[in-house]
Amino acid sequence: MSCRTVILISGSGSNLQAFIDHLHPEQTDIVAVISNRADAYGLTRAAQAGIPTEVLDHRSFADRASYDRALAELIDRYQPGWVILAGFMRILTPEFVTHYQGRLLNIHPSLLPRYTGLHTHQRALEAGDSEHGATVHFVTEELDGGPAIMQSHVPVLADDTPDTLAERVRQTEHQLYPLAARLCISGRVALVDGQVQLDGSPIAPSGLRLDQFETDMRGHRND
Ligand code: NHR
Ligand code: GAR
Repeated sequence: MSCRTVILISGSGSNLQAFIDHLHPEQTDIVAVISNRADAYGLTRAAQAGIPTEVLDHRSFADRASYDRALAELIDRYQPGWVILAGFMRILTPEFVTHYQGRLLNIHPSLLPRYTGLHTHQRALEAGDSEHGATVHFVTEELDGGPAIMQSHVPVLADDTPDTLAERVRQTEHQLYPLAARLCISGRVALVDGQVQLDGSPIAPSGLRLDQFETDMRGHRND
C-alpha cells in the first residue's frame, strides 16, 4: 500500500534518510520534503532520492500564525495523507495542528512524558537516568504532549556526554520512526477519540515498545 507523505525537516535529516531507505516508495510515496532552513542537509538527501524539495523560511514571516498558514498551504498543494516531522524545530500553532489532527507525527528524543522541549539528552544525564530513548507520537497542540505510539530505549553509560547519548538514541530512531509510521500509514495504528489504537484496541499510554515489536516485524520487510 502506498500513501502520500510530506516530511518536514530543519537539519541533517538522518530520520528522513531512514524513511527514504525503508519506506519510499513502496510503503509511502514521499511527495515533498519541506525545510524552514535553506542549509538543511536533509534537502540534499531528498534531492538525491529524486524527491521534490521546498524551503519556507520562518524569518520572512511576521509571526508564527502567518508562517504556519503559508506552511499548511504549501503542504496541501501536495495533498498528503500524512505529515511527518523529522527534526523539524518550529513549534506549530493549534490551527496548524488541528488541520492535520490524527495524521501528523513527530519523533522526540526522550522517553515522553519525561523531558519535553529541548536539550533532552543533557537533562537525562543531569537527572542521573539509567535509561533514555525516543518517542514517536501524534502531534497535538500540547508541545510534545500528544499520545505516544512507540518508544525506543537505550542505556545511559557512565561516560556519556550529551553527544554520545544523542547518537545512541538517534541510531534507534532510524528503526523506530519508519516502523511506527508504517503502522499508521497502513491503518493498523490510529488516533481514536484522543487515544492510540493498534488493530482496534487501545495501547499503553507510553506507547508500544520497539524492542518488543522488532521481532514481530522481521521478515515482513521487503527491503
Ligand atoms: N508543535 C506542536 N504544536 N506540538 C508538538 O508536539 C510539536 C510541535 C512542533 C514541533 C517537535 C518538538 C520536539 O520533538 C515539535 C512538536 C521545536 C521546539 C522549539 O522550542 C520544541 C519542541 C519541538 C520542536 N522550537 C523553537 C521555537 O521557537 C525554535 C528552536 C530552534 O529554532 O532551534 O519554535 O522536540
Ligand atoms: C532527532 O534526534 C530528533 O529526535 C530530534 O532531532 C534529531 C533530528 O535528527 N528532534 C527534535 O529535537 C525535535 N525538536 P535528523 O535531522 O538527523 O533526523
